Amino acid sequence: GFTIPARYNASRILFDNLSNGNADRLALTGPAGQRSYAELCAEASRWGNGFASLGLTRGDRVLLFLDDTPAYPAAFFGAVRAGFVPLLINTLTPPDLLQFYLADSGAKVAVADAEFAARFDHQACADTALQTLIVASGETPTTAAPSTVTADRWLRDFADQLAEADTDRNEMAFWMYSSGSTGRPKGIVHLQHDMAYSEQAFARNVLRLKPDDICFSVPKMFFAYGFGNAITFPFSAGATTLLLPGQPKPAAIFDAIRRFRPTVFFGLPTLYTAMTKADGAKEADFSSLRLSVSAAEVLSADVFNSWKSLTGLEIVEGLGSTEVLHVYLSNREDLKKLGAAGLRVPGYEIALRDSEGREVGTDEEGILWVRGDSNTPLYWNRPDKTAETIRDGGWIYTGDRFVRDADGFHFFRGRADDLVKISGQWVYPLEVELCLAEHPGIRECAVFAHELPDRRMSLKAVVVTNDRPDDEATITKALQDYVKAKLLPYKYPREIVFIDELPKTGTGKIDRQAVMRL
Ligand code: 3SK
Repeated sequence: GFTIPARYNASRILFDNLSNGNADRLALTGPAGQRSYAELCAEASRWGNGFASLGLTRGDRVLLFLDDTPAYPAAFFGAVRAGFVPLLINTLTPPDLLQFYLADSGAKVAVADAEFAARFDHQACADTALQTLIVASGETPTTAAPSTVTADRWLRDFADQLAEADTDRNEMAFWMYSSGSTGRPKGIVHLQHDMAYSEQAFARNVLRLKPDDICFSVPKMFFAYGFGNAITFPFSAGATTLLLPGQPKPAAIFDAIRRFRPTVFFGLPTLYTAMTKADGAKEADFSSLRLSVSAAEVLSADVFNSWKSLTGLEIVEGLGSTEVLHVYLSNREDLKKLGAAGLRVPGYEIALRDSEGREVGTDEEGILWVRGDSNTPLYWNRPDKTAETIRDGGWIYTGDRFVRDADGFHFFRGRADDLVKISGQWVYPLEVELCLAEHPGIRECAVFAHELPDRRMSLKAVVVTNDRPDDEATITKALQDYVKAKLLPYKYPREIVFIDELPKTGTGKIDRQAVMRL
């Protein structure tokens, strides 16, 4: 157990910096501006006071639809300090999914950057409790929210000090949503003490941040991985976070590293691959970095070696989940094995169990279960899914198959079900298949995950179209765009193969084994 008091509010992660000598240190930097801890706390206080002025009561939800700019931590910590519950939402979310998030959470207030405000249209706001949309930057576009205000003007009316709500350490603090197979994602609820717990477990043991560190997480703050990297860990250490809004293209990342000189870099294999292959990689200046971290996908030897020859740094790989909040298995700078997700992170119990629930032995395969005090206690309004995933006194069933070697390193062997991670995010191939099957030009199709030579997973679709396509490249693009518009954009099949008929089993079902060999 770590030291987190019984009465505890997660905003202390930011606000403790006012009393421990860090008030004038830089909390955040980047192309969207910089803030000292004193400035960021003042801004967060204005947000918290502003939310309270809208009549919210303790535990009410506030939906955040924001890119990585200074407004994100300010609105997040303001809401938490005032006793409200922010929802961290992916800014690629299409309107029907946004409607689901608003309706499921009952959020009365949302905060969005100007470029995303138009997403709060009639479709997204229908049958929801949304009353006010606060536009965090830029001018106020037309939206369907009953009231829309511009943060710059609105915040001026509120005090820049805010006493913290007297919350219990086990009170709800914030949510994130998981993706689901049936278009119904689950609201993953985290408690006031969870951020501090993951910091004491992972960051203190693996990252070992000092106040002069500058953390740069390319994965955005609305992902659990980015949230810990960019908010929880640097602010807990009185360090600085570098925020880069916009699309994380290699050129923009190289430029940010050159200008703002981060010391700790957080990426994932897909990103490391793109960076090592990008124009300008050889000329980029990585001399400020002392540590490179990867999670969310299996890291191959190729990616590890290419990054090492480019930067001189050995990537430290870990594995976490949104349910646990952050990383629970990790290599260490001075103790690592290539191909391993790593060692148990102190603070988490890890069990590899067979289908009967018995623990397996060294070098034997089992399903990974994890228990620690940052585990989510529940999926919002989903007792069925909660009971499936959280069992036996707080253990989380991950559905990942692993072996553990005699040194305690864990090696991923695949999924127990068909859920796969593409570019670090979960996808059910079946969901993509059902989506493609609805396209008027498709007669039949099968979608499955396959492993690329560098061990990353990718989605492949095999399709039969109503009319034989004469221009496959154009049809491929149209089908990919169709999936992107219907589902979250990262779920599109990277490869589409056209054939005349799908192979069938004796009973007439699609022969998936045969399709996968095509
Ligand atoms: O995917 C991961 O490995 C991960 C790591 C940290 C936090 C959240 C996630 C999903």
